[in-house]
Amino acid sequence: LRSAEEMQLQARFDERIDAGDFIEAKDWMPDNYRKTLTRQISQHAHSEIVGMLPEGNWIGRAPTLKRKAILLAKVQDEGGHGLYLYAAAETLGQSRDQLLDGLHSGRAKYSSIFNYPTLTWADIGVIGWLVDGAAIMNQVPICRCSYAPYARAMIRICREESFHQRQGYDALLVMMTKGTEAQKAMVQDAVNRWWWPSIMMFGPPDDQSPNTAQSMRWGIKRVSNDDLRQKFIDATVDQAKVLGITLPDPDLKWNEARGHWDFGVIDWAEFWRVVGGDGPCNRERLAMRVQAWEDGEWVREAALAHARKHSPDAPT
Ligand code: FAQ
Repeated sequence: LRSAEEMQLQARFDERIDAGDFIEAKDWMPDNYRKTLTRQISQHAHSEIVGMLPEGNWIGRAPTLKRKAILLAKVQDEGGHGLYLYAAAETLGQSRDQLLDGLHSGRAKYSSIFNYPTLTWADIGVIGWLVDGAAIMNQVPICRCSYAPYARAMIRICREESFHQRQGYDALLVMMTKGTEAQKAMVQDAVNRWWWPSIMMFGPPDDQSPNTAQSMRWGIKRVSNDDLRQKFIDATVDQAKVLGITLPDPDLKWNEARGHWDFGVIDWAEFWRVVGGDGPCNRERLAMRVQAWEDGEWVREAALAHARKHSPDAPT
């Protein structure tokens, strides 16, 4: 049974959500709101950190110094995004160690997309164009999310993602307009492999998305999985035309009545297999993260020892 005081707090919270107010870390919030946000923000942070791995694979093999410098900066940005997001998640009460333990133990998810391999240099351009493109489509509405620390983190993240998307598109445009036939074929092959996984990033269809209704009610999600997916497809078709590549979906067709592009059936069995840990690179990605965590133990210990020397209040 809930106390009268708790019911009043709940009513006040609902009013603030309905009015479009932002909730700050120290404000009262229902336990499930806190839990959902901790889940989403920490999984978002894990995605950024795991997302460094597929592209990191190509830093040492970038074709020119310019492309290498750009890729280094991008991968470093993803690390930064992870850090802002862990900091935002920590304001909800769990420590960074607890959040990371969720990733390392396999309890917490991270985006399905980062379980696919980066086989050629064209994959790096396609990740920028399609994966960052999908990420921006999903993340711009989160800048207006009801939880203020998350919304604030997303503003800077979206600005950087938009640079990432353009650098990917630019790399592909150069290959498609100035490249050899083999380079053009490499771009098409990368698009064929990344297209379907990138439209799966938005999550399951709305009628199979257990969290959407409540998260929309709370203003955590502002647009549903299917609506974002449609917006992304609508925006991407013309970009593909400019690039001169074919999207690998024979059912992609403009629907005048809907004012949207129709698209083919998504292989949800593949999506759930990858989310469940059985994608092409799941084991490798998680093992890399666990190893990085273990290898970094001496750095964390040294940083704490240094902090304790300089501030008696530092955590022990
Ligand atoms: N992968 O009920 P819903 C990036 C899970 S961008 C894995 O619809 P929700 C940038 C979902 O967690 C990528 N799992 O869930 C970058 C839930 O399971 P749970 C990260 C997925 O939360 C670019 C279950 O399925 N972006 O990193 C996926 O309402 C390039 C049922 O689903 C974000 O995290 C998936 N694709 O909606 C970095 C954005 N989809 O947790 C490097 C913030 C769903 O109950 C290089 N997150 N699931 O055990 C969100 O907007 C939402 O959490 C969704 C899922 C839309 C991802």
